[in-house]
Amino acid sequence: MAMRTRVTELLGIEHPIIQGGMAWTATWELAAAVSNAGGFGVIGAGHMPTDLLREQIRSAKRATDRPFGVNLMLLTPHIDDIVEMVLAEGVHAVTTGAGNPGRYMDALKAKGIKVLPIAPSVALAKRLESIGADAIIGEGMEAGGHIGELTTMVLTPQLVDALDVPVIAAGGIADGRGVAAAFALGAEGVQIGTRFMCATECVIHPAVKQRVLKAKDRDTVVTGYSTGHPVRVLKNKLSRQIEKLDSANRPDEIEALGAGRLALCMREGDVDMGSVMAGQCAAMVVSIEPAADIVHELVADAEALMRALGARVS
Ligand code: TUI
Repeated sequence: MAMRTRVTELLGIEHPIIQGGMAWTATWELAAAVSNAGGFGVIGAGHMPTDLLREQIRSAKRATDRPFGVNLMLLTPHIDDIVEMVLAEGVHAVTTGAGNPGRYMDALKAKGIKVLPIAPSVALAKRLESIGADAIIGEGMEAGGHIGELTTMVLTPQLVDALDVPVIAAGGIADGRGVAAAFALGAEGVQIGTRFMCATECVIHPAVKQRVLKAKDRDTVVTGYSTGHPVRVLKNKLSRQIEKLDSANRPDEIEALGAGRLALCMREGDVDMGSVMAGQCAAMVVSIEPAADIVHELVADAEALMRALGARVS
C-alpha cells in the first residue's frame, strides 16, 4: 500500500507528509532532508530578511532536487518584498500562515507556484478555495505557535465536507496513529511541525530539543489572547509574565515583551525567557532522529494501522 493522494500528486512527492514551516526553526537543512525522504520540506520565512531567505532557497536547491516550499508568515512587515523574491526564485509551493494570502494568489499561481494556505476555520478556507487555493491546510489549536480556536478533530471533517480541494490536517499529529486518524477524517495529507523540531537536521539550539523531549501532556499554554494573535508555547518564565499581562488586558506590553523572543529561544537556546513555540504533541516526541527516519516511520506506522483497522471490522 502506498499513501498516494491528490496531495502527493499536487506536490509531486512520494509521501503525503508536509513539514511545518516553523519560523527560526525550519531552515533549508530540515526542508531538504524532509524532501529528500519523499515528504514536502518547507522553509519557514517568519520575519527573516529577504536576502537571507533567498540564500535559504538557493541552499535548499543545492541540497535536494525534489520539490520543496516556503511558508510565508503574512504578518511580517516586509511580506511584499518576500513574495516578490519568491516569485523570482521559484519554489514548488508556498504554505501561508497568520493571514489571508488573497492578494498574492494570482501572481503565485501565474508562476506555477502552488498555494496551500493554512486556515483555522471553514469560512476562511472556503473563501481561499474560491480564489484559487490548490489545497487547504486545516490547522487545529493543538498546534504550536499562532493558532485558531478549533481542534483538528472537528476542523478536519468540516473542511473535507465544505471543500472540493484536498485537505491537509495539522495540529496534534506526531506519529503514525495521528496520520491514520487524519486520513480517517478525510484528510489527504498531514502537516507536522513539532515532531520535526527534534529531527537531527533541525538547526534549533540543542536546549530547545531537550525541552521538547522532556515536555509532558499539560506543558503547553496559549498566551496572547488579548493581542488577537494567540500563540501556543511550552510554559516557562516568559509565558507566565505574558499570562499576567493577558489577564490585565495589556496587549501593547505583550507585543513589546514578545519581540525577538522566538529567535532568542530557537537560536540562543534561552528556554526560560525565549518563546518556546511547540504543539501539544511535544509530549509525544521522545527522540532525536534523522528526518528521513521520522518520515518513514510515520508512513509505515500509518499504513500498518490502516490495514489493521480494516482487518478489525467484519
Ligand atoms: O501561522 C501559524 N503559526 C505561527 S505564525 C507565528 S509568528 C507569530 N508570532 C506571534 C504572533 C503571531 C504570529 C508563529 N506561529 N500557523 C498557521 C495559522 N494561520 N494559524 C492560524 C492562522 C490564521 C489565522 C487567521 C490564518 C488566517 C487567519 O485569517 C485571518 C484573516 O485575515 O482573515
